[in-house]
Amino acid sequence: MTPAQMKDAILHHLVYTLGKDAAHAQTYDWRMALSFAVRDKIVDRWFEATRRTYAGQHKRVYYLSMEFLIGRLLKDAIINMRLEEAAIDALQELKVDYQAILEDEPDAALGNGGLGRLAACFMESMSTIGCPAMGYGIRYENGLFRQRFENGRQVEEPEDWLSQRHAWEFERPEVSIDIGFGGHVQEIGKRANWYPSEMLIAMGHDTPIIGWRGRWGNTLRLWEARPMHGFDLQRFNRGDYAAAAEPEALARTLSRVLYPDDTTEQGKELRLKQEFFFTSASLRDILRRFESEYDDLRLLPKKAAIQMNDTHPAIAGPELVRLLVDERGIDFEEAVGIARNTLSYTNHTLLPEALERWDEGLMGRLLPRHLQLIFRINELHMKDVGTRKVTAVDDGHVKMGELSFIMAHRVNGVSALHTELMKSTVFKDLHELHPNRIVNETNGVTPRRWLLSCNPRLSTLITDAIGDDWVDDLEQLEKLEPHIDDAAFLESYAAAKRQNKNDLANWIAEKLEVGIDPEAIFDVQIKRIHEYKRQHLNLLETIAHWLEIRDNPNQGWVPRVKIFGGKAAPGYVFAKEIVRLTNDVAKVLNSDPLTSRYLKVVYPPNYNVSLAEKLIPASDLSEQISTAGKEASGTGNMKFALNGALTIGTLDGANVEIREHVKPENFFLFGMTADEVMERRRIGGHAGQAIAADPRLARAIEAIRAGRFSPDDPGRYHGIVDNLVHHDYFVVCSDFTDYWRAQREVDTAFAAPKDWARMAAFNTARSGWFSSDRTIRGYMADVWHAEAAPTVEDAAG
Ligand code: GL2
Repeated sequence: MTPAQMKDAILHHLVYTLGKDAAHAQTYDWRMALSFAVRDKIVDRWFEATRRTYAGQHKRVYYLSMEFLIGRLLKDAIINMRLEEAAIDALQELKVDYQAILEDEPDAALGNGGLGRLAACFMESMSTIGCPAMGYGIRYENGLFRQRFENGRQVEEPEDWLSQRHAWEFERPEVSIDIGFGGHVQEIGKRANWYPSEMLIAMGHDTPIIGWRGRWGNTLRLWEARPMHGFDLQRFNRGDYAAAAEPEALARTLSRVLYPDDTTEQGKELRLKQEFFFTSASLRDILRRFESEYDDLRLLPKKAAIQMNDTHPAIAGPELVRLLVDERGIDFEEAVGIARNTLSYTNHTLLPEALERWDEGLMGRLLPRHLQLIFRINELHMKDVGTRKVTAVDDGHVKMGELSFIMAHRVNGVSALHTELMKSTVFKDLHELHPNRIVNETNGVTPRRWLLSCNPRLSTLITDAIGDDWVDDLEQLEKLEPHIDDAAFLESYAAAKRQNKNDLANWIAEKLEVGIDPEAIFDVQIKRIHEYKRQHLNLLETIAHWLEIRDNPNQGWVPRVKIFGGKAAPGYVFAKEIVRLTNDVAKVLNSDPLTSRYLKVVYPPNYNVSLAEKLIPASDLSEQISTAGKEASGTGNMKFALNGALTIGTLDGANVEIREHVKPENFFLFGMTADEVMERRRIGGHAGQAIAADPRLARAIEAIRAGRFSPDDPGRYHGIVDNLVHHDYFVVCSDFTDYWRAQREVDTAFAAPKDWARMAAFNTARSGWFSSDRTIRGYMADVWHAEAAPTVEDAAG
């Protein structure tokens, strides 16, 4: 596409799709016009991929996920279609600011954190590889809440990303599936009829997901809940307007909100309804498509692989069995076999509070037939393995992890360490009974968004050095290794980082009115706020460091900016206190004339995908400091390493593999191992011992306790202090001393800029393995048994 053609396409959509004249068009109008111009090009590719999938009778992968944290889509689409030059030139002629258009797009925040973002990276990688696939999820009207700070406190506001027209989706009224809840079951022989008492409709919305070079496109189908019957005209005519609208409002509630929770269970009835709603709609859509092509249901596992992303879609097991037995007359045991060979399950966390369990009573009320089938599946499994030791139903609860395990032919963990811990802890018994079922697929990130698009300076430098094949095959980055000994290359590498840091410093000055020094270490911790992620360990070190600088302000300290980003689940009191403490610490430190040139704290509100795209390319140090054994993988850790930030981290999740790849000397390791953590916890008073042994730690805790960061309310953080001193389940105190040591090593290393640049460049060169393309290839080979289809030739660009 030439710039002139692009310009024509934009103007065409401006006039005929948006009904706007160029003279009066606002940023929004230009953004939509550009989006539609790009979308047109995508659609051709997308159709071609669909045609090929049907023609080649390829196996399809179905990725069922409660969350798809896709963020903005315009730049992604432009980059993957290689239309950037055409778009920039066309807009320049039209005198429209390209960057302003990109920034105008709201983030589609249909996810909480890593799990949702992983699903988004996977969608992009499956399209890049040409793996015929479809993502299925919920089209939340309000995505993850927007975070604002009021006097340092987190305030949540609804995210209304759909208040403007969404450029990327196609409404599919013809794909409307009725979903039932409640009611009763009538058994007739081996089958049953389920008569739900409540019905609503799931209507599909399709977003094309285009891969790199536009060679393949898959669909993300998100379900919207609609009422079965419109509003009640009788009531309306009687003047009872609110009651007339009630059925509609109730039905819509189902796709209204994303549960703002990360790794903790939300035991809400509405949540279970959401899970069944999208799982059932997706399965029936999958079966409808399958049956339009094949007439033997035993072929299902050969032609479809259905991935349950965590236990949220775990009802897929019983639902698929129900659809096969009750609606298609297949024998129960055979149905279980077909379902199991089609389904697989990814576990994303070992935190006990995050393993979903549903009360039998609730399950029986909402899904009476499913509960019956769960009992039968459980019995059958116990009979097959010849032991009653493991069970999916226990103590009046349905355990969704066990149910998923039993109904899947593969269960995967998301990093090597996490997979091993799965085998030895939560799924120990099941693993012994099914030793080949658990496999590992270490997470990855898409290099298109997380390097090519978010870090153009570094991308250009890499391409100049080794060509652009790395975008298709990220392990090519290893070819950078010989360049790392070239002083000129390293200088350019450092210069790119420095310019990214300047940009970020300017942005922070503008948005937060805090001046930061681009020469300082940009030390970044961005992720959900959670005790196990230990933002409070970072804060304690910050406070201890501040106090030490105050003791001796003229010593020539290595300047540092601590950057935090992240949301706390609205009901998670401790996490919200950490948010507030971070803001209070920032206030005190940033205005301290003695220390602020050496140490600042910034905490931009509303951390989301777009903010990550700004922060990561400008980071020097990546904080991955979770209690060992608690972070299943992490994916932010990979994005940082790829963009040349060094990690300070524990031996947790994928940190372990990152350290192996980038080499131990280019990674700041500290802290206890998962085994040591478990040992340490057995010692009574472990926190007290650690505090007594480290005066720096004692002083930092005392500063919080005495109200130095909350002089108006000295007791404000006594909850945090009490937790640290007396409980400290996450062994913050016991890891502090070693963390402090590692942070001082960071100071020393950063003071030698050439060596630092070398280490950073080495991180980039060795991060290729963490591409989600590699992860998806792993799933295709080990889990889905699916092959890539022949892709379309490169989009002309
Ligand atoms: C998570 C894990 O906590 C995180 O370590 C992992 O990287 C991602 C993706 O596998 O999954 N599990 C989870 O429930 N959430 C995660 O981010 N929300």
